[in-house]
Amino acid sequence: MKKTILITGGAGFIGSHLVRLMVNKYPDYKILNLDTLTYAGNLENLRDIEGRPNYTFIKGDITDGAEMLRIFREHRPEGVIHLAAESHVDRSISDPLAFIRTNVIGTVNLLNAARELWKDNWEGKRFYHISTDEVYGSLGTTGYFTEETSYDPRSPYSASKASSDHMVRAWHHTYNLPVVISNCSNNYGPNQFPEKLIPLAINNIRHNKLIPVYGKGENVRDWLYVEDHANAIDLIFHQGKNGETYNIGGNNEWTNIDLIRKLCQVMDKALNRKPGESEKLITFVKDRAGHDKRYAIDSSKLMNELGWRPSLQFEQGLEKTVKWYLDNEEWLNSVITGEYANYYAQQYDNR
Ligand code: NAD
Ligand code: TDX
Repeated sequence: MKKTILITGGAGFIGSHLVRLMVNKYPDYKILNLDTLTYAGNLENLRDIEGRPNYTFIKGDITDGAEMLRIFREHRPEGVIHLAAESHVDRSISDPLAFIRTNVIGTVNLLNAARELWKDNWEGKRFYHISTDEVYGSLGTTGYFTEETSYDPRSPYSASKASSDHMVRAWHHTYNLPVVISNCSNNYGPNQFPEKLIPLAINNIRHNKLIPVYGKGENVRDWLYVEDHANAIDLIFHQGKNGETYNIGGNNEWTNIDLIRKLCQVMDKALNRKPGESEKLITFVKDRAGHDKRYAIDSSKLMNELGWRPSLQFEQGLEKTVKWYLDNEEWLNSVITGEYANYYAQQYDNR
């Protein structure tokens, strides 16, 4: 085994795609997946690789500092790729403290454990923190977020992610911890929990349920297929410069309403419905509090310095995503009961 890499949050949406990529691509690495399995963590996402000799799952909670230290001492990772987080903006509005605990304190616990393990020899070590474009705030109709854009987070979620980014940079400058950070735009694709816009709409359309669009649907997001994000993470982990930040985006901006209309067309085709049928389900509901207007990422640093390119056109990615959800109804059915049903009722009934 050449290297031991600890990936946190590997049972979640992006984490599971990254774990699969690393396990398949690097048979001589030991890939550890550390995850506490919240509502968003699902080992079904990794069924196909669970018996691989270079893969180990560790159940652990990053908010427990002593446990992190014990896990780091036992497994002695040389690299950490940190994705574990509370990730849904709407949940951060109703329960901000959970986001501070996991995203801020959890990140600090990992930084402390890595520092403790690596402090006598930084050689070949790397702490890679996965962050979001939301730390930069909200754009007007023009302009892009670059790596130099000042932080201006506006939701409890983005404030907790911004805070964790600051902690990572502080550990780099103060203790010399070798770090790298990337900030990515909205991801979509298979295995995304149906609290997020695209899988939520797919699930509702298949059940002929209303599709809740916040406000007038005019907010803009930049969408990237999840495997393209995982490829960028692999590239940055191996080739990114120590202490640097890289922005990752799809150069693919959509207003929410245009995106949902496009998705309805794809769903009509996939479900053999008459064109226009799914669109009738669109309903405008009360806006998200503090709803950021527009995100758009300039990824030229990553493209120019490391040669990264997104591989899929949005239409292709959307079709692949819809096909995956319709082919994996069992997965979807298993995550929309219990906790999700309560969450959905609390979030959307009487909205
Ligand atoms: P997700 O919610 O699907 O998965 C999060 C994972 O972290 C889950 O498996 C969960 O069980 C685990 N986790 C949560 N709390 C934990 C704890 N205390 N200890 C250990 N594990 C814990 O999230 P995602 O959408 O895959 O996002 C992954 C990362 O990428 C996050 O850091 C997020 O901020 C960032 N990000 C996400 C997007 C996006 O569009 N989804 C875009 C940019 C950045
Ligand atoms: O029911 C909905 N209706 C709706 O109009 C939901 C769930 C969302 N929306 C809107 C809000 C946003 O403008 O759609 C857009 C996308 O919403 P989300 O899927 O909740 O994503 P967003 O808030 O943009 O944040 C996402 O991208 C950055 C991820 O959830 C974050 O984890 C990531 O950091």
